[in-house]
Amino acid sequence: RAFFRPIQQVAPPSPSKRRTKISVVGAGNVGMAIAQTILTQDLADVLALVDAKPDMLRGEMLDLQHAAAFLPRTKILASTDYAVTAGSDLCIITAGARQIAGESRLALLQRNLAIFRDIVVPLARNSPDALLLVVSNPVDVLTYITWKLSGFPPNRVIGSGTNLDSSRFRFLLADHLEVNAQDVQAYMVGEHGDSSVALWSSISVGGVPVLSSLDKHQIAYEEEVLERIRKAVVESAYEVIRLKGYTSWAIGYSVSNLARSLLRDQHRIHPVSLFAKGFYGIPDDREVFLSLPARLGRGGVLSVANVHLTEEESIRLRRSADTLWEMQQQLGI
Ligand code: 6V0
Repeated sequence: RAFFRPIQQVAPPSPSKRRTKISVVGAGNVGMAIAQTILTQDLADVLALVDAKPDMLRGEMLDLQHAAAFLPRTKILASTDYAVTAGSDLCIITAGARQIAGESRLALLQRNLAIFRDIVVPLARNSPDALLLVVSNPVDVLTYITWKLSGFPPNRVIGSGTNLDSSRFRFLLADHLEVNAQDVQAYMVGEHGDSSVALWSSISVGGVPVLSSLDKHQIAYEEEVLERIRKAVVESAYEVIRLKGYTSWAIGYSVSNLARSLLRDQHRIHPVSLFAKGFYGIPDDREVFLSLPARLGRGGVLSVANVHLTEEESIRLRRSADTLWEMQQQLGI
């Protein structure tokens, strides 16, 4: 005897109510933090996980499925076979090799290039209309590699870039000013990591620009404080890794926040790694991805915000573009 009795005339699902599917490649610390935030924030109807380690992957899938009684309904799938990702709206890549002691950045990149060939080609084949969001490091070069390997238009290939650096920046500024981080606007742009550029003029609290509301001698003092905060942002990733071995929660929330803006067509502005040639004086022969504040929606990167950069900030941005371009030349891709 069936548990449910069917009712008459159940309307077929309308095509506009199609399901949202997100795939996460790499079920390590970062991939699983992203997966669990996607689930708790109800961002997907179907969540597919892919990793090269089948037992660990199945364990992670079961562990998440066992939380079903506490979560919005999401179908959770996992496989080492990319067929499981078919028809995704968004594919998030967090897989990557870990740096071996003494290994150069370039040698690590070569290994990640080989891994990305195994990942991006089948992902793009299975979800030709998807948005691709790269998280693995070095994120800017790997986003470029993903763009090249996928053959997708650049607006559909995004790196999480300095979105996380910017949220760390906002947290530290909020802490300094004793306000809620959600009321602090502040962007870090450029390369994710050590050479990211903090845009002082972008800092506002509750809509009030911080630097231009101060008089001259206060500005000198605040600039010193801000520079200390910028350095703390760069240091903070290393500190977390030194203390707990990896970072996961903040990148999990930061990537889910991007997923929401993209899939729910929010048109919100996020600093993310995007195809940057031609913007802010980056020459046309520099095919690089680095972070700039962008308007994100269902089509991916919809436009790039025109924020004011000082001469110094522009120079640093162009220098990063040169560094990334040279590294890409060495990779031969
Ligand atoms: P991890 O815990 O080692 O997870 C990596 C996962 O990738 C492992 O489960 C591997 O089995 C898997 N993997 C490796 N090769 C393949 C392959 N060919 N196919 C499928 N899966 C594979 O690392 P963790 O999760 O801590 O970090 C993942 C990546 O995120 C690293 O590159 C980090 O540097 C990067 N991060 C990027 C951040 C950002 O702001 N962009 C922030 C934090 C970490």
